[in-house]
Amino acid sequence: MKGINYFQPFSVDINLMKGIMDAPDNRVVRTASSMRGHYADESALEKIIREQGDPIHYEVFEKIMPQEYGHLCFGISRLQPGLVGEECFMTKGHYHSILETAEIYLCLGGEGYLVMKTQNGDCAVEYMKSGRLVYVPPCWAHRSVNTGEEELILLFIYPAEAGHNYGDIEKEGFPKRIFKRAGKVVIE
Ligand code: PAN
Ligand code: ZN
Repeated sequence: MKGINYFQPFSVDINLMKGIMDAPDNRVVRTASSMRGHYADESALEKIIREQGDPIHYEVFEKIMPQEYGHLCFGISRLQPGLVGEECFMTKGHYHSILETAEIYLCLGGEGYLVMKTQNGDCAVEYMKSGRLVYVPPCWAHRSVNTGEEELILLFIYPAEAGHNYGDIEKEGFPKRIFKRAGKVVIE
């Protein structure tokens, strides 16, 4: 159609086993020190940073898309297995800046949970394992948690205009945390 500025179709290759996207436009690396303020046991996190040289906690591989209505953002997150004290490794979590935007997560490898929260305090927890898809409805903050022994690899897709709001959930916190005690997953 005349007058439309057509965006060029493209493809990306994803190594599903390793959770790596070929030629991403952006690779976000979150190390343990970037997780200060998120775990219940702060001194256990400091010990990891001190003794393990601030190891990688999780990475996000993404294509940079125009941040406008109609486009989709997508990428891969790869969350390491491990514990901070008894609490399972997790991502920071966020609301979308445009709150009324949803997201789809498809688990490609590993196992864990998606923890979600609304501004009125409702909390939901969905189990993830390879082949399982979780729908995050509009207005729910979301965080992924690795409860397995392997890397948790997730494909995510969300509206490109959504944006990320980390500040509000950082102040509020998620109502539920996920621990591993004597090898058992405990959600409380
Ligand atoms: C994901 C997340 C990714 C990393 O792409 O951004 O899993 O988690 P944090 O952003 O909470 O550090 C997503 O939900 N995008 O909207
Ligand atoms: Zn999101």
